[in-house]
Amino acid sequence: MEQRVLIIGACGQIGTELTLKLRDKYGTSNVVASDLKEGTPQLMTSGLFIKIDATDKEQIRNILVEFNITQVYMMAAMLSATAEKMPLRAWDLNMTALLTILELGKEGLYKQLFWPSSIGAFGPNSPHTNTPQDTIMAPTTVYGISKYSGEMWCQYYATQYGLDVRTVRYPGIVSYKTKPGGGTTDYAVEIYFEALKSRNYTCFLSEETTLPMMYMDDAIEATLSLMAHPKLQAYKAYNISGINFNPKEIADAIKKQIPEFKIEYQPDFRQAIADSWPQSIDDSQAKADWDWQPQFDLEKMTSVMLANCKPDM
Ligand code: AKB
Repeated sequence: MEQRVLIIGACGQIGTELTLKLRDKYGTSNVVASDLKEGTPQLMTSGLFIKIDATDKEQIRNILVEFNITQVYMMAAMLSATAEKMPLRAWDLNMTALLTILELGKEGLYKQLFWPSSIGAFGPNSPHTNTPQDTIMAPTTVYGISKYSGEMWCQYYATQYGLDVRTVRYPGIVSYKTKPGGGTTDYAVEIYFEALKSRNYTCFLSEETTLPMMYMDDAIEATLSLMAHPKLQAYKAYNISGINFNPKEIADAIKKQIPEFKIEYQPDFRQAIADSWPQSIDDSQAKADWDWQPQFDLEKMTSVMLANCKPDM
């Protein structure tokens, strides 16, 4: 089927690479990128961009109708660390953006929606290692509460209105084209830029804080293959797992290529967020339902990051 795609939140860390990949896949004229702020030069010059507010229902409705959109990726959200600083704004943005696009889907204005959840949807009482697909959630961060509630809203629209909504629980995503902003896992991107720039990094998490992470290419592949999968039995926010590591392990991987690299640890408020999240998650259900398989390990990701990060970005 020919798709006409709208990405809302196209200029963020994941949105940028998703947009570029979707333009390759479906053709530039079939992909509309949108965000509140402009993105990287590559994103802005490689296709159509419309400035929008992810909570403005009428503006989004007009775009869906004008471009005859079939598929929407709702990527606009406030991440975990920023959300703890402005809880009500985070709740408002994260939930209004989702409910706006769900309502427009209920009206039949597009056919398929991707909405990302996160490992942040788990909480301190979830099993910490190999966290199952279906288990106790009870997130304790504002971001996590919005992600877990979002999963339940997606399920509601899927079962009550037959909307085709698809979701993965992203781990921390590592990439070099666009830096993440406001997340707890951002250290795993900053560390590469700083290793190249100053050979030094002060980490805001302690050295033994293991979290589930993933290289961007695997995250994009997971997203596109889930969206392309013909039929899923029921809505599910799928666990997807890539590489589990802590700051010491990533620093050691960098030292293999930059022996003079030094890391210090000064945990701040983000430590408590990280401590409430899993250290590894079980993605056997995703693997069984839609043949998902990650390609990057820590060594391969480190080589790609050190070869491509532009230290002045
Ligand atoms: C964050 O750190 O807030 C995000 C996430 C894990 O969802 N990267």
